[in-house]
Amino acid sequence: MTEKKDDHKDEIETGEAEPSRRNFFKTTAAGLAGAGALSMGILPFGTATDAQASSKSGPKEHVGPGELDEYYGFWSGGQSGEVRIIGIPSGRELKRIPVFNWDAAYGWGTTNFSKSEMKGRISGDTHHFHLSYKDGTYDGKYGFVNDKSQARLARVRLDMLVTDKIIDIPNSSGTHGIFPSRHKIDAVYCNSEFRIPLPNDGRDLEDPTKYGCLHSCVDAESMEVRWQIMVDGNLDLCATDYEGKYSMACCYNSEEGVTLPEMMAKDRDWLVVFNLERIEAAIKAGKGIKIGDSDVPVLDGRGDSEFTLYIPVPKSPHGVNVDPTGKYAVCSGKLSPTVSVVELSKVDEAFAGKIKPRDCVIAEPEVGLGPLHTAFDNRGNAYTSIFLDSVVTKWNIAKAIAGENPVIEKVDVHYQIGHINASMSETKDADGNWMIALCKFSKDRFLPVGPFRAENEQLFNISGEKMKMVHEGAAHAEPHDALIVTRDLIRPKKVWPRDDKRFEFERALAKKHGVTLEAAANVITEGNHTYVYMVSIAPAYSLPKFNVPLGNTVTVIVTNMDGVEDLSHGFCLTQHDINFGLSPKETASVTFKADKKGVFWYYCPWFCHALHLEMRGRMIVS
Ligand code: CUK
Ligand code: CUA
Repeated sequence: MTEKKDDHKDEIETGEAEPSRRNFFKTTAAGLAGAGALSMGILPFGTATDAQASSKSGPKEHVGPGELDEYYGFWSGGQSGEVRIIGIPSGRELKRIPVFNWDAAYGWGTTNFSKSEMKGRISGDTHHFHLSYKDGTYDGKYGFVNDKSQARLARVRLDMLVTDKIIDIPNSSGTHGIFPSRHKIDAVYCNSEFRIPLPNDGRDLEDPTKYGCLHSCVDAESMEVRWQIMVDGNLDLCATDYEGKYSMACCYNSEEGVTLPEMMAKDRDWLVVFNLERIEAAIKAGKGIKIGDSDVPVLDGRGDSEFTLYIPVPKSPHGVNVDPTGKYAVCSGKLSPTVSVVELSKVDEAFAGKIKPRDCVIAEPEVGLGPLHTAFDNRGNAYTSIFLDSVVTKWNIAKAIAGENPVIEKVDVHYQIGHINASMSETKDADGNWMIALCKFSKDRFLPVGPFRAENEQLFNISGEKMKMVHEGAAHAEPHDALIVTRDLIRPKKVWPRDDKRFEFERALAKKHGVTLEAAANVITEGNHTYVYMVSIAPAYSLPKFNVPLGNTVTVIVTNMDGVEDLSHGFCLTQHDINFGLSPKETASVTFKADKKGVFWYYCPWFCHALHLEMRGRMIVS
């Protein structure tokens, strides 16, 4: 680890050679009255002390003031609709990335860019966040996250750690498990969990035997849905192999029931494995059909289809996780105390008809009541979250295959754990340092805060013989799933490149009006639409005032021309429900109706300067 200690200290290339924000304050603000108070809230930006970082007894557990974490944690935020970035092992919440949710700090859901992605919707349910891969490990380019509530998939850019694309998955309800290809940036596979009429246009309303579920393939670069395939049962969690041959999904409700007793009737459901080569070939050959309004080709993967392999596993399986060697997929029983170990090389034989699907299961150890998800270390061990027992079970894969009792240790978690993950667990570079337990109930662990209680996340050092809890933290609803990623793989920029594609809309508009975004102070009225261009440079906007005729549509385009790291401004227009942030060298715009006569101040909502409070102007509507 020592050689990595400086990886975030050096300046990351931004095309700028400007001073850090601290130096900015020292040099430009020092002369201002009261400037000393500005140092509040600005923490020293140090690096981890190397002596601790490379201790032989495992990873460094304590991160002191001014020290940096060794890992980025990426948390899906559940019903909050967001993604969070947590420093590991400190547990510091570093940022919330709004994805499907409206957010005032960054103006997500207010700016024209975010509105065009959100399309009028302001809620979501993010369960699974995964990063893009190259050769079995993270490449630092994208993150992908599902919205279970409105059947969407979103992409986060890791260079800026912002949402850049949201798409709807057609003919789907409850988009739940997702997983990207692990061999290269290629596809993201998405499971729909709820069976619906296909198409869901009013037909087959009361005939659940005609409902269906789809597994969808989304192109990771274009974010277009390439194909879909219909399956038996309900799809739940998703995984891919390391070679690009298979995607797979746990599949419960093989009964295809709509009530709870109907869905739980059978002792076995399936792990369904998708043969990507055969599917792609059939799509290429034009064998897909269209459903409803969607142009996406759909194949039939039900029954004895050549595209799918239904491997029987007990009972209502939930999580499916592929181990870091790429050899095994582990399915959790949920309603069975077992996990099923599927040997992926046998899947080839089963697709070839040489063995029965069930013969792919090579071990089925008992791990506890209500197994949900499994993480891995780099020593051949698996860690399964056990919901009903409120424990994590550590077990050895080789022992399970050999038919021995594989359980090494069980550790209590508080309480009712859902997801579990370990550092780099879903890559070939699993390092066996950290494990996070994301608990659904905190009960007595924290001060009560009303009937809705805090959620609880617990961090364990798993590098030694025993799992050791080192941190427990209350979390806002709901820390759903998490990734723990070594920090050298994530290299966010500190300043926007001015030619970024995110500003395409504003740039095209400015070009049409003959305006330079970077030096703008223009008000242009075309009929009943007024365009207002300005820049922000601490502590002022380039326009202290603009006039608008009552009833006009107004587009305000602001460019933050401060290129100093961490020097954000924003634009908050009083009485108009408009507020967004502007990070260094960012452009954003908002469009609204000037439907009230009067004087309306706009001001900068991000503390930027000794004269931050003075950073404002007037919109005059007459
Ligand atoms: S699912 Cu919730 S505990 Cu949505 Cu990842 Cu397993
Ligand atoms: Cu600009 Cu505060």
